[in-house]
Amino acid sequence: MSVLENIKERIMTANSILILTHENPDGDAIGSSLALYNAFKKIEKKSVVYIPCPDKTYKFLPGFEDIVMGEGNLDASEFDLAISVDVSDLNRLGITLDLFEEIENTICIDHHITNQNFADINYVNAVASSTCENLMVILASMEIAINKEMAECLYTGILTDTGGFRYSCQPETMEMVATIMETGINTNRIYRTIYDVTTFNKTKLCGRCIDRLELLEEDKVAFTYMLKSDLDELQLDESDSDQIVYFGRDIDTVEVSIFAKEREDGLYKISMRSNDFVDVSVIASKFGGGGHVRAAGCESAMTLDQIRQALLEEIKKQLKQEKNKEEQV
Ligand SMILES: [Mn+2]
Repeated sequence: MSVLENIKERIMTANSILILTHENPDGDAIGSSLALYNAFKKIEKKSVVYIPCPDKTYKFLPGFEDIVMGEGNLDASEFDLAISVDVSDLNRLGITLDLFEEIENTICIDHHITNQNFADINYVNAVASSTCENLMVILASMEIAINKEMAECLYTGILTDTGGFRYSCQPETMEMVATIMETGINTNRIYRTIYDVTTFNKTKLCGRCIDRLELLEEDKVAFTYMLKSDLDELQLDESDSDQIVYFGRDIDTVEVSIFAKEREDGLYKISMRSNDFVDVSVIASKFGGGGHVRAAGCESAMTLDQIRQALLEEIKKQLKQEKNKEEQV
């Protein structure tokens, strides 16, 4: 039996299915969970989505209000099949891990190249842009036609995992998007809700941080900061500042953008982004942090002036290396 046939059989013979995804769920995690939930609703199969803390950005998705949140208090014995979506390894299940392990029958649907194949049946295609893209293959094999509810969830997953169709798109990705659009959903509204819509106070916070933005090292480094008082005065949370580091990064001359956020305990949380060659994970790790080549972070008990100075020293080394390389060419 092929993997797809096996998945179909396990789903069709299950009575009650638990759908789980990873911690800090993104659009693909929530989108693929709810796409499955809506598909099961369509074929009148009982299922529950359990996401302890789903991002409210996605509250417009059909079925979001049915998600079991918080502690959950679910009983594993009520389910005869568990499906994990967008989860690369068991630990990413967070507090839902125990439930997954207690359920006898498990399926994993994912697109991470690092996937550990931890379930009884694993459908992992790492070429796909998103778990939602892989889910469409499974739904097609089960002959479940995509309705509007499923389409909104699938579109959201593909949209967010490709950064608004900027990367990871295969020709197949766009073919699937075409199928999704044929249901007649309002893709324009979804895009706006996820990427464009903000609040007045968030916009004011951006204004404050942009006002403090300075360019250093021949305009190659952008630096700005946010104070505790900014969040208090504007009644915002730290998560409302997630996009601010990009204002610096997107300036034409800039290679590295630094954004320092003062926290409740007085420490600064520092986010860094780079464009072409500086490995910000190396810099972050010098200060006890970490991350990726183009996106990394760390914490510091230093003052703002000290932070700016210390980070700049490290960034300068990499800028100099790159300059030497250019001169040799
Ligand atoms: Mn994903």
